[in-house]
Amino acid sequence: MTSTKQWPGQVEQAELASIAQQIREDIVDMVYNAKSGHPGGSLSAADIMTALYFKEMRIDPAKPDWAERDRFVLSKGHAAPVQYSALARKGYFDPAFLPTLRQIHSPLQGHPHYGSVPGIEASTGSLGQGGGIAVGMALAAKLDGKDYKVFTLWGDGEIEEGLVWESAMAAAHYKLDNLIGFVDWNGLQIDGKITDVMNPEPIDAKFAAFGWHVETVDGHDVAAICAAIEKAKAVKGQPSLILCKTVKGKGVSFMEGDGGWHGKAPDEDQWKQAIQELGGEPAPISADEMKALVEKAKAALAGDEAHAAKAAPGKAAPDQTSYVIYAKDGKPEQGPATRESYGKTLAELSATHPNLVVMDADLSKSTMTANFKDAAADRFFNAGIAEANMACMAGGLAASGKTVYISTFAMFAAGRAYEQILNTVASSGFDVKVAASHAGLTVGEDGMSHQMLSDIALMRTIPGLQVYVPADAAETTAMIRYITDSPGPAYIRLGRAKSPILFDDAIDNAAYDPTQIRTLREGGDVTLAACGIMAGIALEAADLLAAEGVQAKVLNISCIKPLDMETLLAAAKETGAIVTCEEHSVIGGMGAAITEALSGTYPVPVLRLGVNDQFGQSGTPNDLLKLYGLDKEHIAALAKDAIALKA
Ligand SMILES: Cc1ncc(C[n+]2csc(CCOP(=O)(O)OP(=O)(O)O)c2C)c(N)n1
Repeated sequence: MTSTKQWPGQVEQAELASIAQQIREDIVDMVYNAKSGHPGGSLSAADIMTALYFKEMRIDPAKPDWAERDRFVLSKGHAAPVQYSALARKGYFDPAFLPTLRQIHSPLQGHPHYGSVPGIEASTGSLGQGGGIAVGMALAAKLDGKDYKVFTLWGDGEIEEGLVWESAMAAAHYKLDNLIGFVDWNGLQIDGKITDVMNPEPIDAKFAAFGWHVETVDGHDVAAICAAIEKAKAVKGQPSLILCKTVKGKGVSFMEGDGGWHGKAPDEDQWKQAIQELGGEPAPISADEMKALVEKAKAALAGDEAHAAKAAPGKAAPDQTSYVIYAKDGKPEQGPATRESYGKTLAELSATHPNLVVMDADLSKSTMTANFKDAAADRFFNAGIAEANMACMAGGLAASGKTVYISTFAMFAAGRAYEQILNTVASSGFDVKVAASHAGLTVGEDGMSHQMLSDIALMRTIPGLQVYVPADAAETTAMIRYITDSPGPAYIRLGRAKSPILFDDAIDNAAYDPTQIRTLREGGDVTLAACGIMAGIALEAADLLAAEGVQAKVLNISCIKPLDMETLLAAAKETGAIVTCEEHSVIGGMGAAITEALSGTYPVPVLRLGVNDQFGQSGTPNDLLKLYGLDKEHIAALAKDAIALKA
């Protein structure tokens, strides 16, 4: 480390330039030791970060979770070194840990990771997502009547992302005068000049046209940046953008204006020269010293329980008093669609859960979140037709303590916003529930473009994300109640079509735990494991089989992740053969999850009924189910095949 000087609080204007210089030294040192990273765009942002962290933000490094603090989201997450240095120099953690950037086991990941370092408010690195997160945080401040400000920093190449403009639109629409954005206007991205690659100019006029107050400043003049922030803080009724004219690589002669230094580490000679140019003394760190530093950093930062909990939230399951079968006997009757009871339940919960926020992407009458809007309009936010930004906004709201449901069709939730659910929501363990309706073939006439057949596969690969599929309206109600009170991210697959009535209202009680598999019918010859609308069809198939003397056990798999292994294994052992039934691709879905789980524990024949690697098409729900073979006859035939495969 070249210097361990610290500035604990706000400093005088005169000192700010030397702080920025120290931050630049840190950046070069970090990237040199890591042998990789992003010096160019970190150096260009050093003065902006200095103005924010050392003059303008209401923060206290001793209380990183202080409710009244201003928030900062580094949307251009590759500039992590500049944020780590600012945090360390401000006093959030020991600057001696900075050179551990990007080392294995170091909390200082290559891009900021929520919960791993005090003061990091959001995981970023996937460009375009910080704006939506900041919008969510600013909305939460308004909801809670708090006066904190939210700041975010975009790159000028980053603003080519459509998501940025979705968030810009949302910020203006919701009149977020507590949101101040910056663009690091250094003119370069990876492939060249921004004007050559994909010209986003005129940036100022574009933001102004989106309804923002815009100031343009010299991004290396800390006093000018501070003055622009002060002006922006006084703006009422609209968000502000401070467009900062900067030089990529600023402060290091051979990096300035050279796009080649976007993502490259200096060699030893270059490092020494750069540190000396910045007024420091190069101090090498040996491999042993680095190892020891990583251990220390890990212990010091992971020791912060609040932050460790943020990175890996626990799930508070209600007490499970007994194993209860709630299923109705006999042939299923048609009942409401699962989305209908979802909307009704949300509306009921609005009265008892003041922290609950619901979002939609222009489909509230179809997803039924309109019920919640009618009950609690102030806690309903429409993101517009901007699903990816909706997921980011939900992340920002959840980071500010809200429990958030987001709804749209499954195609646009799991499909369009997959990566935002992964990067912004799940990786931070945020309390965001993605309730995706209109899943599967039973969307019907809307056809292929709206028939999501791979959402279970996509969602169950995301670490920590629970994946639920209710079978009927009563189970949906119970499930939504349970999930609302269980912190952490979840995906809930809902349907458009009427669903069979399998459960009576008794399912909605304190003992209900959707992570447990429910046995709908006992039988010892074969297991039919079904989810969603297929559970009722599996019961009908069991009737067909019984008429031929085959006794089928029918399981309702309402939680695909985590799987209730105890019940699954018991069924595999008892019946020795399984047929899985789902309104989803056979690739990667519930059947695949069961096959994977049993292959390592108790392998038995598992035959999977679903859509066989095909696209959907238009038709009535019933015609489509028949066309793709999702019917009782096919289930019964597969059951006999599975029995024949028993060893
Ligand atoms: C969604 C996404 N696409 C691509 C990348 C890879 N990437 C990282 S930095 C970068 C260029 C960013 O340019 P700019 O926003 O101008 O940043 P700066 O020059 O200020 O560092 C790209 C394409 C990414 N991180 N996220």
